[in-house]
Amino acid sequence: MLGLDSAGKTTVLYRLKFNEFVNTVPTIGFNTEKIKLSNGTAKGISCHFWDVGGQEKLRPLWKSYSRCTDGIIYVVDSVDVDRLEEAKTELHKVTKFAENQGTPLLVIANKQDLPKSLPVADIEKQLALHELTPSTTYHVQPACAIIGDGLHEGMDKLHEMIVKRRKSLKQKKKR
Ligand code: G3D
Ligand code: MG
Repeated sequence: MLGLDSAGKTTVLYRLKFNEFVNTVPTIGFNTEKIKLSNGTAKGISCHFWDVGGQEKLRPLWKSYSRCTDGIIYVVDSVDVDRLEEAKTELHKVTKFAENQGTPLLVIANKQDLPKSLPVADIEKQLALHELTPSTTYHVQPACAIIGDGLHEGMDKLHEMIVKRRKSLKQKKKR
């Protein structure tokens, strides 16, 4: 789980883990949790999450934490319009790493509860998701991590994309 500092990554992590709001402090390094999803079509699936700090000085870590994962969750603050360009640059960097080719991407357009939040269509456009490498399948999910809105829908989509990719990799191996 990646994204600029203060996007809401740690709030997402603990919302999914405890099904309640947990007050966060800025993440220095990372948080990691094994979480059994409790809702939606991915209910019962166990996931191992890595929530990596998003401050500029920590971003070089993103490469090591995202390589060889089943999926990347990229959390965006839908109100922090001034830093959307920066969020875009960092996201595109991550998806270009050789080890991340084809890794499904869930973009969480977080903080949709706030009155000035940008709608998902605008976020999709500003992050230039259509310009990502063609092998990257993605889904953009509006969410509010504080109350948990949208998180299970997002995880269902990510789970679907992961299963689809595994199937196609298996079929390729058989050929
Ligand atoms: P990070 O882990 O990406 O750095 P955090 O981000 O999870 O620490 O969250 C940063 C701040 O955003 C926190 O507020 C948190 O409560 C808030 N936040 C997270 N998700 C949402 C949301 O969906 N809506 C709103 N309104 N706020 C959210 P503080 O005040 O502790 O800095
Ligand atoms: Mg954090």
